Parts: sequence; C-alpha cells; structure tokens
Amino acid sequence: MMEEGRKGRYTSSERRLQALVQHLSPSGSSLAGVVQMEVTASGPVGSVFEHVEQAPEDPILGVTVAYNKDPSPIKVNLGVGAYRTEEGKPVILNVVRKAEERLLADRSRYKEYLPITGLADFNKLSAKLIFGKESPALLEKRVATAQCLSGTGSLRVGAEFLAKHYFQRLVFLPAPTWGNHHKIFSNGGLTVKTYRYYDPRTRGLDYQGMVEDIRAAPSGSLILLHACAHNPTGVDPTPEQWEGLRQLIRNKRHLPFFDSAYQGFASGSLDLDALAVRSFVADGGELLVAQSFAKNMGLYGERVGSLSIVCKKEAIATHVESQLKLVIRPMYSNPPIHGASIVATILGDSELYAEWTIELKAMANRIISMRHQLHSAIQARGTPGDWTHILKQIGMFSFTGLNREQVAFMTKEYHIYMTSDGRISMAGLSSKTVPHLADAIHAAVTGLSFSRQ
Ligand code: PGU
Repeated sequence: MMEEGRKGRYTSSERRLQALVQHLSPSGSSLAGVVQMEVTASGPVGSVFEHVEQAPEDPILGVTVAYNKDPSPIKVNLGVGAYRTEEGKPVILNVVRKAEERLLADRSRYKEYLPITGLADFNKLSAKLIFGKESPALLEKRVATAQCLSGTGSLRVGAEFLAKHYFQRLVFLPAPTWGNHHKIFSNGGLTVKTYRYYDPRTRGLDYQGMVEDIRAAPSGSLILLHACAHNPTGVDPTPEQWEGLRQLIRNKRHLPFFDSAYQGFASGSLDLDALAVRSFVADGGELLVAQSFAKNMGLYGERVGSLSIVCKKEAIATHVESQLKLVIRPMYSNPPIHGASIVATILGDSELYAEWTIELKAMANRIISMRHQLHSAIQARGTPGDWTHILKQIGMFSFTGLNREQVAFMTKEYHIYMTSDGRISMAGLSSKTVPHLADAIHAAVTGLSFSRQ
C-alpha cells in the first residue's frame, strides 16, 4: 500500500530512474533519496552510461585504426592479414568480378531471406572444397554444414553448439593463436586452456610440448587446430607430425575443431592445404571445421564462411543441423546472400574455378617472393641474428621474433604498423616497402638509427 502511494507521486522519468537504481542496487538502501538527488525538473542528471569505461582497441584491427591516423607518407600497414598488390592496394579478384557480373545480369535472383543455415549450393560446394570431391563423409551424407558469418562467425556458432550439446566444455587452443580465438570460445560458453605450440628458441613447432599437453588434456577435450598456415607463427606440423597428432587425438577421444582460414594460402594448392583436415575425416571420426573465404577469395567484408560438423551417421548429421538452426536463429537469424552467391558461382563453374586457383596461386607466390626479398634485404644490411625463419614460415604472416619495444620503436621512428607480438603481414609488403622495413628491423635490432633514404 505504502509503495503504491509513493509510486503515485513520481513522474514517469523519476520512475524510470528508480527502476534503474533498483536494477543497479537491488538492496537499494535509501532509494527515494537517491532518486531525488539525481533528478531535476528537466530529467535525470548525467548519463546512465557514465560508468562505461573506454575499452582498448583490438590488438589486430586496432593497428589499422592507428595507421589511418598517421599522416606520414612513408607509413606501412603490416598489421591486419589482408592481401595487398605490389602497389599496396587491396584487390578484388577477377573471378569475383566475373561472378558478380553474372549475378547482376541474372534477373531471376532476389534478395529474399536465406534459410537459417544459408545458401544450400554454397554449403555443398564449401564442404566439397575442404573435404574433397570423393570424401566418404560427404558421399555418406553425414556432414552438417551451415553458412555463417565468415571464419569468426563459423567458430562462434560451433562454440555455442558445443557448449549446448557436447559433454566436455574444455577447449584447448595453441599457444600462441589468433587472439580472437580466446574470446570467441569463452563467449560461446566454453572454458579455454592452451597447449604448447611454438618454441621461440627454435622459432619452430614445439611438437614434444604439444603432444604432452594434448595427451594430458582430459579425455574428450576439444582441440582447436589451424588447418594450415598457423596464425600468427607461420609454423605448421609436418605430414608425419600431423599423423602423430591424429593418432593421439583419436586415442584420447578428443574432438578436433579445425580453423581453416587460409586454404590455398599456405602451399598455393587448395588440396594440399586441406590434407590435415582430410586425414582426420578419412579415419571415420568426428570433427568440426570452420571455413573462411575472406582471404582465399578476398571476400573479407562479405563475411562468407561455413561451419561443417562431420558426424558418424546421416541421421545424426540431420539432428545436428536442426540444432545449429536453434543456435543461429536468435543470433542473427540467417546469413547474408551476396558473398555466398559469389562463392557458389565460382566453385560451381569449372572455368571460374580454374581461374580462381590461378589467381590464388599468384597471391601465394607474391607472398613467398616477399619473404625472399625481405630476407635478402636483411642479409644485405648485415643485421645480427638468424633470419631464415622468414623464409621457412608458411602463409600470410611472419612471426619475426621482434619484441614489443622493437615493434614500438619501428612504429614511432619508421611508421611501420604491426601487431605488438612482432607479427608482420607479408601480404601487406611490396618490393617498394621491403627496403624501408629492412632498415627499420636493422635499426630496431642494432639500436642504431639507420639511414632512411
Ligand atoms: N581464423 C584465423 C586463424 C584468422 O587468422 C582469422 C582472421 C579468422 C579466423 C577470421 O577471419 P574472418 O574474417 O572472420 O573470416 N585473422 C586476420 C584478420 C583480422 C582479424 O583479426 O579478424 C588477422 O589479421 O589475424
């Protein structure tokens, strides 16, 4: 009764604020006093978001934010893993243009909502690309595939599906890994741990450590594996090591979750880069794969990718797919149509497909040539240390071994932008910028101020 009487004396904005205070402090000792202090005739004083703190920039995408603010004409962005031409420009593949022209000319196409799991043709072709035409899992129809929002969205949907339906909540990530993995899996409801992966002393794989940690993980753990071109290290297991890992993971009854963001970028061959995934499918066991078409088709902003879950039987895959829909529907309802239509057009047409593989190989080759040019330029300057890892590492990135201070120095003095862990995107480099980068590395390593001319 008394509450009702008081309620009647408040204006509607006072009541809204009262609700907020109640929400923030349910025990609300002197509610009426707080409300009276905070409200004037013109409404609440200050912002209800006053307590919201400034968040730090993203460690990878934030590098581009800083780069964009720098007015220097000599600046170079080697932060984000995005392909650039020799002129330092982003590129749209010719096959993508052709596919878009076809889509535009086809008047029978609409922009209706896609089904919750996306474009059916895209899903079939995407799964075929990673598993191979003759994949037993595909022939036996025991793969559930959903088009998702690029690699990130596919991982996130996979994480949430696992948190809901898999008995083990532990996911093991390589140390180090792409920074976003940690947040994707923990936000998806899983508990994140790491396994040893990279040995800074050898600048190679810590295979022994990796095996020990995966062996020690509780049976049934989720093991996140980079399908190829490990980010950020550029270090992949050899085929023999993959075989050892496969046996170990299967013996321990762990569940592998592959992140395939760089198919075609490691070796230049789509099939070779899928070998690790295919070896796990060939043994008949279950697994998940998140695919991205951001890098290999240059469709970064189209957000096109897929999640495939390989199951033991067709009926199980059907159930799994039905549950994927329940994860996706309240998250973003259904995926965008344009990027998936481009990919389906290219993958479904033998001529466009062949042209794509040539363009993809050209991108991979340009990156490899940047590795050679950078290595030679560092050698030519007599920079101390062994830099052969620049040649050996695979994929878009080079994990240079430069430390945080050296990176900060290179950004401040040479306007070279890269992630603070010393990772450089080789795809952002060109013949013109190699000497500048080599000068900066030399100066950072020797502590000398090298000529910038
Ligand atoms: N998985 C790995 C291993 C990646 O490196 C990336 C992108 C993704 C997934 C996600 O890519 P999608 O664009 O969602 O398909 N990593 C890049 C791009 C920038 C970023 O951090 O998103 C990078 O520079 O590490």
